[in-house]
Amino acid sequence: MGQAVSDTIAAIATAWGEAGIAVVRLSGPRAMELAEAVARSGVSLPPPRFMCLTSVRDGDGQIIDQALMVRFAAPKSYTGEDVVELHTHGGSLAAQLCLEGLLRAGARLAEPGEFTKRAFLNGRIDLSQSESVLGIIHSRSKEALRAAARTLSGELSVFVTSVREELLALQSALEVDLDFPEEGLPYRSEEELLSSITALRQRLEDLADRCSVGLLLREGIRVALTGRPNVGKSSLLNALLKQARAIVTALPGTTRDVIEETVTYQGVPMRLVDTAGLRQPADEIEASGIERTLAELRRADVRLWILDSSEPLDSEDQSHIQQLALEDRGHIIVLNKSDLSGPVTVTEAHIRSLSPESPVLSLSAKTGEGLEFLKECILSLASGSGALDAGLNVTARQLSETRLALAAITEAETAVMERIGRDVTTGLLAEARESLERLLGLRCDDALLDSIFSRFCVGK
Ligand SMILES: Nc1nc2c(ncn2[C@@H]2O[C@H](COP(=O)(O)OP(=O)(O)OP(=O)(O)O)[C@@H](O)[C@H]2O)c(=O)[nH]1
Ligand SMILES: [Mg+2]
Repeated sequence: MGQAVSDTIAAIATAWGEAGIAVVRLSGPRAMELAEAVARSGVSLPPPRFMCLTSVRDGDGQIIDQALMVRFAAPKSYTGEDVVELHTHGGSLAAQLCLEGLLRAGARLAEPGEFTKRAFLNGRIDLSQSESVLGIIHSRSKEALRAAARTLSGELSVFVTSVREELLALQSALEVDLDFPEEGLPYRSEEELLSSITALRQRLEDLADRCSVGLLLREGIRVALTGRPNVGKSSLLNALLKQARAIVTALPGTTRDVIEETVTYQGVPMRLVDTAGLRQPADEIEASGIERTLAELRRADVRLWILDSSEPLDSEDQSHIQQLALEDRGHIIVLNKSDLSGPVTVTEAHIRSLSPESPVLSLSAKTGEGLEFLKECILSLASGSGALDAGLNVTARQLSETRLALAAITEAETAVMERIGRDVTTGLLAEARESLERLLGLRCDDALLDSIFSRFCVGK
């Protein structure tokens, strides 16, 4: 970090294709000089943040367009360097020729995300804010966009920084105590220490919930629709989508392959995955379909085990339900065909006697009864206690660092409770703090930066 950035980069910041305007962006120490090189000869750059009209020349010096030019003087710019933007007319060619002119004059074509990387290297934004810029670009729902905007405005960094500082204070106090025990400074009783660690653990839990919700808003919830053949998995998929997407027949074994479609519920994308019914396969095609079903069961965030409430529960159903409960991952037992007027063979009470903790609900894919409640259950299972409007946009990397920090602090809490020793506690607090520092980008190497910024588009 903090490496000298000496060259001047240029790129088209707007999307390719016909549009009203296109923006060509330049950043670096020679930004003003290079902009002047492609602008009308004799044009002088406007004061910072003011626009001026100029003609623009290509690499051969030919006038190709009229553009508005604006400059931002270092350090008050997106990247923290001198920045110039040329707003040419839209359509890709004028912007492309203008860019070529800049490259010919000595600019270098920016790599994906390089403007934002410079903003980070120059301390304009931290790593979590940089990643939220990507979140804003990739947002597909209003809620996801709001979560990204909250992170960009610094909510995540402020929260993480304050937890990190508390960890640091606690750790250094404990270290003083370890290094100078003869000073007789038991500055904290075990109870006091425990209550500080518990408070920190609760804050990190809150953070992890908010981050999980943010990730859900962006990535969506993967929901596997599984069960024996003919229970109505494909019918449920169609009902949730409100369209006849999957083939439905009265013949068991209709669905052979995995079918994936997305619906949005309260701004959260739900990726619904219809699968082949689980049974002893009748042929090779069905066998591969079943293998895919099992893979989906492992992969999904929420697994629905669907039953036909008019059919008796067989031993396979029982063992699948117990298995799902045992794995303790998000699952719901769905009793379908509640519209049938005949005797109900499987009841919610019946399932509860098998697996008391499993959420169970009755619905009808045919009439639509219970579908809203199903979506609500899926969402609350996946989002835990995190409120949707408090979600913070994070990447999988940031969420994993938050969870590592939470795991370390939870262990530290146990270590204090079990009086394992203050050196162990101190080590665990340090581990938690290091995770938060990686999240903030205070500890990161070039490989990490490259992997983060290469996911951006050129020009951002
Ligand atoms: N009455 C009633 N019938 C339903 C309902 N849901 C599905 N069915 C019927 O049950 C049969 C099987 O439906 P599918 O949706 O194909 O079942 P599936 O679980 O996808 O079956 P496979 O793909 O063979 O594993 C069809 O005849 C549907 O019309 C429901 O809620 N009520
Ligand atoms: Mg089917």
